[in-house]
Amino acid sequence: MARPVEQVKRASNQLHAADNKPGDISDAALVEMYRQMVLVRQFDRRCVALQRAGRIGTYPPCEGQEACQVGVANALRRQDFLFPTYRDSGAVMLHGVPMERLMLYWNGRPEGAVVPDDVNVFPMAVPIATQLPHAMGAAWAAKLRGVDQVALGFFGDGASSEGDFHVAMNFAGVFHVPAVFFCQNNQYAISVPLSRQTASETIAQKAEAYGFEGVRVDGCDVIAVYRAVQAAVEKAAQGGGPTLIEALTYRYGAHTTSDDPTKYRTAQETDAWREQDPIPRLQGQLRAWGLWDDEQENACLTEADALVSSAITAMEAAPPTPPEKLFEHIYKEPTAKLIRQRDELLVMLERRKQSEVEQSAAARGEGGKQ
Ligand SMILES: Cc1ncc(C[n+]2csc(CCOP(=O)(O)OP(=O)(O)O)c2C)c(N)n1
Ligand SMILES: [Mg+2]
Repeated sequence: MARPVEQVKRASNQLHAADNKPGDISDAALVEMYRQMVLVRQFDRRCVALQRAGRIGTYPPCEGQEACQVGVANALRRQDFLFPTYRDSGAVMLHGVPMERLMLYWNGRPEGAVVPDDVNVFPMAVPIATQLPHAMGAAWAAKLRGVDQVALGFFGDGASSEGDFHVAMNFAGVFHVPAVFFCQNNQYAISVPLSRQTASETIAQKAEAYGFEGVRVDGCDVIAVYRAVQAAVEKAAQGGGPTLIEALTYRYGAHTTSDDPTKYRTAQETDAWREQDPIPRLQGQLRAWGLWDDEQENACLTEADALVSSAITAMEAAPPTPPEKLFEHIYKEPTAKLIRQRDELLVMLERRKQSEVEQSAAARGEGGKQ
């Protein structure tokens, strides 16, 4: 049975001071998870700054949710499928999508949406919950084909009110598929608080209605998330069926760069969740276990900064996308209407180019149209 929120919060507070070093995770793996959380946070903050400077489009920050992003990505095996939402840039990059490609995606570039062939990451779903039936379908396909692959679908607390969520849960339970449904319960769906989202005590308990296990973890504790997802993946791979994991977390920033959270949340509430910040928390533990010091911290920040900066440089150096690209990949064979529209666009662009050439020639006093 799922634990009530209060109990999870108390447990997480105690972790700060008195948690024992886990015996089942290597020192190197613990340090790596910390480095990854730092990298994800830097990526996230730089994306917000880039949007403010008009250098990328709308961006949905995941600051505060790094333990979920990193815990999930580390528990998945390379062959497992990830079905992310717009909030999951961290897990997307850690499961194999190059950071530069992700930057291009947030820059609105079609090249950014192309996932490398050997990376099992699906497109970030913007329509709420649509990725869950997809994840369920991929898991079902793996089962039918007898392939050792698990599909993990991320979703938010708000998504649990969508029909697609219930469709996916029902199918997954009936067909006993190797799927993990990972809810980042960050307490809000844009401005709608959890209390207006569901009358259930927990989101995890919804799994019971569909005949499989639902568990709740502290989503600010990367070790807890990693363990829960690893257990669910292992169970699914061994034919044990799906699991719903509800991770209690919080987004510190806005819903997206076009939202103002001060309209619907108090500073006290946000500050209280800041005390659970997954990054200082693991850092404190690593220091207590003798695995981290100031020198390593500085090197880690510098390294993350360099990685993000070089992805930004590569994104901005990428040649502009030709506008006619817009018409590719809509259908395998383009329709006559699309071809006509593409040709009209090409003619219009050519005319514009011509008139720009003439205008600049005129400005230089070289004649041009009278
Ligand atoms: C089908 C659909 N309905 C509405 C929206 C508008 N919308 C965008 S984000 C969002 C809230 C989702 O909240 P949650 O599932 O908790 O995810 P979070 O943004 O907190 O990560 C809504 C309603 C949408 N994108 N798709
Ligand atoms: Mg939410």
